[in-house]
Amino acid sequence: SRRIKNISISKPIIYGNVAEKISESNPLPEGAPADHSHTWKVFVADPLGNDLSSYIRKVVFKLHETYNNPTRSIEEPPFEVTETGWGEFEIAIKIYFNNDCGEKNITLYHHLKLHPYGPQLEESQRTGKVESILFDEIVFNEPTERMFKLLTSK
Ligand code: SLL
Repeated sequence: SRRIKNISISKPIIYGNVAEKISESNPLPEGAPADHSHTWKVFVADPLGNDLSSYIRKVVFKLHETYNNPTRSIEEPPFEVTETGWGEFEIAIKIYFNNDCGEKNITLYHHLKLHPYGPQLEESQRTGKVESILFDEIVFNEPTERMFKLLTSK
């Protein structure tokens, strides 16, 4: 469909990870390797909890090669991957927009955080939890009429 000139629409997103140390209250899931020290979840979401699937059709998370099937394709919300592990690494997060909307996919990079330091350290030692979450805005310049509708519905 045609593009609408001189307009740009930005959509807020948050992306990143939460993690928790293995402990009595957060036991290692069945089948996970014994050397894994944390459970973690990497995700892309709307900061206000709205449904991103109005304009996002899938999110592909590329994990470290030490994982089975490291390319995890998530085709409906919630756009997230839950795993266990012992180490930090960079996750490529590829976001695909709805078909026929004229937008190329984009890739974000997230450094998986398991180990707290600095201002997070004290609270993290108490709770066993750590997180690294960023806010961003995806800007759509001169969107197609179709994409404009998807971006402005609700
Ligand atoms: C690196 N940071 O870049 C290190 C390695 C790998 C993390 C991080 C578990 C994998 C598995 C895991 O935590 N891998 O056992 O499935 O080389």
